[in-house]
Amino acid sequence: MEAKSDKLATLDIVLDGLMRRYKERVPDVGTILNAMVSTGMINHADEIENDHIAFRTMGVPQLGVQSFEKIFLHYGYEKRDHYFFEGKKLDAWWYSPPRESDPRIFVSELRVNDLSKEAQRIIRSYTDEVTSDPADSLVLDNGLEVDAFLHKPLWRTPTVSDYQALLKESEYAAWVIYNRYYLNHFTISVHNLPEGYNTVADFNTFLEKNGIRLNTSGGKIKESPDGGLLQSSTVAEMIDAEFAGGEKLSISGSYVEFAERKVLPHFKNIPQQELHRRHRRDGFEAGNADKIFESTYTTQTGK
Ligand code: OOG
Ligand code: NI
Repeated sequence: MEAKSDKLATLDIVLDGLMRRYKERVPDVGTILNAMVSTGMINHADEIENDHIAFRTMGVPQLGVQSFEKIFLHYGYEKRDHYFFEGKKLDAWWYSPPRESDPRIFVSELRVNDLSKEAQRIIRSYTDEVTSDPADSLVLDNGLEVDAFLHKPLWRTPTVSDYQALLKESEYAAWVIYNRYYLNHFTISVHNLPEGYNTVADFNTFLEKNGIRLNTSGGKIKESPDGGLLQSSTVAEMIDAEFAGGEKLSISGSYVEFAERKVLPHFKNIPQQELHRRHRRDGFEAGNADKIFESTYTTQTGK
């Protein structure tokens, strides 16, 4: 029992570190949380249910999902479904958390071998600096060490020309070469919010009233074919990135997502106050995800 609670305490340190830096990088987070408090939707930002968090990785042998997942599997996350995004050349998996109060995790990986020879050469010139799987030498029970790892450069600072060359072929590749394991987004669960805000449609209206720009790829609301999972997301905020040699460029950072999970048909008669996560549509949806990835793409950020 003790070993288990130690792991969960470490997980708390890691999750807190991710959220703290993410809030600093993405001012929309504070804008949204403050607006939720001032409309009386919640009393305090801590009350928000974090549906899931997401990370992006480079699919090379010593990195990628096989390396990244070791961290969260150690804390009790379980690997679930796989998703494939042919056009974007990505694979992804989701992980269910050890506690109902923890976020799910969505981790994607660029299929580097599917890119052009030139893009592969650029990517490997960076990732080859990592000669062995860094997760293998991490002390996973040391939360502060893992927190530092998730926010430290894995490879040298990219050049603007490499970044721009990657951007032409894979916006995802360009994002990862600069942003690495920074939290890509966290996700506000809307279904337990008060009436008037507890659907993605209503929440989007609230967001737009507060000046938040939404991803319009495939429409502002992405809905799974079974109707159980509805999602929307902001357009990523731009960051003033410093590249090799001190060159500066404004590039896509991270964004915020919103999710509404409907009660499964089987549990329709359970009273509202007795509903738990297990009674609602779980997992992800490839068709929704495909469009949500574009929250950091120039087709959205440049609108
Ligand atoms: C992830 C996009 C997919 C979801 O919830 O389906 C996603 C990303 O942009 O890295 O977040
Ligand atoms: Ni997401």
